[in-house]
Formats: sequence, structure tokens, C-alpha cells
Amino acid sequence: MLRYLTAGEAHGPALIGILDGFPAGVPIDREYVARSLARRRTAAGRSRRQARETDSFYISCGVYKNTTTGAPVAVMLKNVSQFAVLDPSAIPRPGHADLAGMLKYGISAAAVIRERASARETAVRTALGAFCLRLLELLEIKIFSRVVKLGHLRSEDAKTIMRELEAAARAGRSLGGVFEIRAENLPVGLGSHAQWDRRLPSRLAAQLMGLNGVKGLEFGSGFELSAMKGEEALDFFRKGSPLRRLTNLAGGLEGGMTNGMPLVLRAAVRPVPGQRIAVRSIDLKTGKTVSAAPGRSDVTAVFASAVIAEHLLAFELAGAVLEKFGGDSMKEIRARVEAWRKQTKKLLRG
Ligand code: EPS
Repeated sequence: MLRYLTAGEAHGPALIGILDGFPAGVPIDREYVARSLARRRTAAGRSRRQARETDSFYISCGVYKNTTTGAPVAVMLKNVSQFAVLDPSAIPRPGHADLAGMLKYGISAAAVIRERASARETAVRTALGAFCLRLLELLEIKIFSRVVKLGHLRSEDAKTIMRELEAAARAGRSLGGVFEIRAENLPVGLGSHAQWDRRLPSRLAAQLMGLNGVKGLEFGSGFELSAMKGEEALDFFRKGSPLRRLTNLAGGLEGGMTNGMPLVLRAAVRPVPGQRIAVRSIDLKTGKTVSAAPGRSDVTAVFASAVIAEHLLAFELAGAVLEKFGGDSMKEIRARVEAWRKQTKKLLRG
């Protein structure tokens, strides 16, 4: 079973991630992981802190001579911005984990909760996801992402987007948005219809909804499908060899399994709740209405979220590949996937 675990706080010494169950024989160098981290860090609309954080990291085990060994992979990512002492104030910020976390754990300083709830942790998830992206790449599976909506703006023109971001930054406001991710050339039959927790969309949803700020998710034509007539909402087969589909409304998933069409999903990201304009809160020590500390200066997290989501999707897809095909080394896995692709192609030709 492929699994991961992370530890670390936003302004602690480091973030730590362990990826367990990853096969041997996957060639990967530091630059590959560094590229993923840089894409996340330099995504448009992020906080000024991104300029300070260098995301320098150390792969402490599971890799020998730039190739995975089959042992757990551990990555340690250093924080440049570190706090020796945390702000003791008891002012929870609305929209954050602060209040529920303080009550749940019996902690009076909001900063203690904020430190672990922070999206800084997604840096180490991205580093681990880079290994999964590399595994999929070796199987010629490609993953792409793009932002399809920024606030109300539906434009992919870089200049228009920059203008929108600058206007929001000037006003001290944050923006939400929607990103789309696609995975192409997936083998047919990843996931299963046989049990709810083996359905691929339920696993992908758990991964994506676990990403800070994601509030909505749809697969393929998702919400639009609900308003269609029954016969309109189907991806009919196209005669010919190999058998294909006329449309991809289902987004590449039917009955909890990949069906050979591109996997397409979209996620809605809320505006970053901590903004530069003052947000009202209550000081739990005095009961007085106060302004919550702004805490961060991101205009939007949607661009960074799209990059992180590629890596989360890669993790779940790599896990589904390993479950279906087994194998302890990349050589074994590759041979099995190739044989399966040949076999399914033959069946679809009839
Ligand atoms: C974050 C708040 C900001 C972001 C941080 C996530 O940090 P700070 O409060 O120190 O300015 O910069 O994200 C990162 C540092 C990162 O690498 O993604 C939050 O509250 O989630």
C-alpha cells in the first residue's frame, strides 16, 4: 500500500514527509523534486513570504544513486522563517482552524493551531508527490493543470490575470478560483466498482478535499450533468477500432474506475481567509471585539493549489496503479502495465 505522512509547523525548523510503499528502480534526481517545489512556490498570487522561503530540502532515505530503493522515502524541508516563541494571543481568525482547534485541544494561543493548519505543509506533500509524478511519467501517464476561474474572471490570458491580481492586492482582498486537472493515458480499470472505498473518485476526493481551501469538487461535467436529460448525460461508444467515446462528460471515470478517457476534475478554492484588510474577531481572553492579525498576504492560493493538486492526484493514481499491477520494482510494474495495455487494446478491437 502506498501511503504518506507529514509532520512540521509553518514556522518550525522543518517540514518532514515520509512516503511508504514506493517501488524500487524509479530514477529521480534532486532537480526533479526541486522543479515541483519551485512551481508551487512561484505560482501567481502568493504571499510575500514565498520570496523568503527557499524550500531547500534533504532526501534523507529511500534513494541511492538517484534511484529509489523500495525503502521508505523521507524528505526534510527547511523553513527559513522560524519563530522561537509564538504569539500568545487568543484571537481566532474566522475561516481558519483557529477556534475549533483551540477548543478541541484546550489550547489558548491561536498561533499554536495556526502553525500546523497552515498551507505551508503542502510544500512537503508536493515534494513527496513529485516521486509519484515521476513514476507515472515512466508509464507515459501525463498530468496537467490550469486555472479556469479567478474570482469571477474566466480568462487564461496572463496579462488579464495579473491585472486582476494586482487590483485585489491593492484593495487588500483575497480571491478564490477554480482549477482543473487532467490525467491522460491512464490504463483502463484503475479503482473498482466493487466497494465504496475502492472507487477511484472517492479516493481522489479525499485527497483533493484534504487540500487547504478546497471547498468544492466535480468530476467531468459534474454539476452540469444533474440538469441534463438522461440520454444526454452519456458518453456513447464510437464504432471503430479501438472502441472510443464520442464525449467525455464522465471525466474518464465510470463505476468508480478509469475508463480509458482522460480523467478530468475541477476544484473550487475559497478566497484565502486571512487578508490584508482587517477581519473582525473576538479576543477570547477579554471578550472584546478586535481585529484579527492579518497573518498572511496571499492574494489567491488557486494557482499554487493547482500545482499541489497535480501532486496529490499523482499520489492517488500511483497508489491505484500499484494496487492493480503490483510489483516491487519499476521494471516489473512497467512490464505489467504494458501487457495490460496490449490486452485491453485487443479486447476493444473485438
Ligand atoms: C500560510 C500563511 C503564509 C503563507 C504560507 C501559508 O505564511 P505567513 O503567515 O508566514 O506569511 O506564506 O505559505 C507558505 C509559507 C508556503 O510555502 O506555502 C497559511 O496560513 O496557510
